[in-house]
Amino acid sequence: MIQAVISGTGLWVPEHSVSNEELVVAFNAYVDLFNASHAAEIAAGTRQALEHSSAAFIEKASGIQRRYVVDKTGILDPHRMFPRIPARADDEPSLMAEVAVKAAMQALAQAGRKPEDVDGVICAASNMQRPYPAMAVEIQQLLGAQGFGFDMNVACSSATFGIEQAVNAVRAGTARCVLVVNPEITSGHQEWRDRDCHFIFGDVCTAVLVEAKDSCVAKEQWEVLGTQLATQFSNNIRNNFGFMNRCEDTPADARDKTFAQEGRKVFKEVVPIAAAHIERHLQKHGFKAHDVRRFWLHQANLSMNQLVVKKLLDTEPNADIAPIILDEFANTASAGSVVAFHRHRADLAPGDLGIVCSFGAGYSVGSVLIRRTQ
Ligand code: CO8
Repeated sequence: MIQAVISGTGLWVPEHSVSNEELVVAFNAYVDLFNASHAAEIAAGTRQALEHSSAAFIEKASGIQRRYVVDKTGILDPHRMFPRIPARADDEPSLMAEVAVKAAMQALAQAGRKPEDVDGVICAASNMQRPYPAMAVEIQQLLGAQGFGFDMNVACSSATFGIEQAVNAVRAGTARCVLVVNPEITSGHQEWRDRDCHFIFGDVCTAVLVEAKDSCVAKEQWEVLGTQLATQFSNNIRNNFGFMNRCEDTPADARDKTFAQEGRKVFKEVVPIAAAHIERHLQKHGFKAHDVRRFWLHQANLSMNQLVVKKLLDTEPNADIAPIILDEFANTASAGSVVAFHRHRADLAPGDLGIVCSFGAGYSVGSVLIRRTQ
């Protein structure tokens, strides 16, 4: 069987950053406006008053300090509370494709590859800007890549599920160099007016290049020892936005048309699922958790990641064993574990073992077991 390696990664970061403090000022101004405009109903008990958010709560509950976003003016406008992203003409590159190309070029440069060496593009993300033509086909064209392109969505696990498809294509010989991109414009489907989740997400795009080992020219290579995917249905993270909405005659801005979750249930249910998944994956390859030099975990919640590591290693986690990037980026959906891998791997030595693992809506868990070979 042809062996697959990860030969490069890339990261595109938006230029705007929003601190918890800035976010809370805007949110609280929105709450005051809302409560003032519904004062009579609130007084009559027919509507509930909204409550203020707090920066201290956000950091304590999640570990998030700030997030990058494509546009902050719309998000911080209490009369709007979502980003301003101008529409583009059909003959202009779409936003998701544009940022994917930026991240992809970094991954290609790291791998010593040119766009024409790529013979497969997978755009794996929590949301697509449009149903068709596939984002991946536009990215393929903008890059000048060969072969095929397709989109896929498994919410926060999209990146690891995408890497498995790339690895399978290389192993099967149907492609030799597959680009997986994760343009996560989460600010477009985050509910900025809901106190329970207005702080959770940030925008970013990651790219991972997967190649056949026998022709890889990258200075740094990570052999993919195996991948493992699992899903289990849950409504605890849900978004009902979709093409059937207008047929259903439901309001376009109804609360269920943006991200919603039962955060505490997700926390409790997903931690054991993720820890058991990683343990099972390692066992399958004859390893134990203590053999792993680094865990690049999904970046949704600091305590969640600490608990997963504690369950696996039975010791207090630290940034060396499981690096955290959510303080700076917030939850970037499927890109989070790849951002952690991109930023925190240079110090590992040939022979070191690591695991990239994402978990989230679905529920879904995906893990990629890798070893640095050079
Ligand atoms: N400010 C102040 N107080 C608040 C706030 C706030 N902003 N929000 C809630 N509170 C209050 C609550 O009202 C509650 O008060 P009380 O105790 O009086 O009832 C108290 O604080 C505690 O509230 P919670 O129990 O909700 O708080 P938690 O400690 O559980 O923290 C978290 C909330 C941070 C959401 C936490 O539960 C969490 O991180 N859970 C895991 C979430 C997770 O991993 N989700 C994965 C989703 S990502 C994914 O799969 C991708 C989806 C697709 C991408 C979509 C992109 C937009």
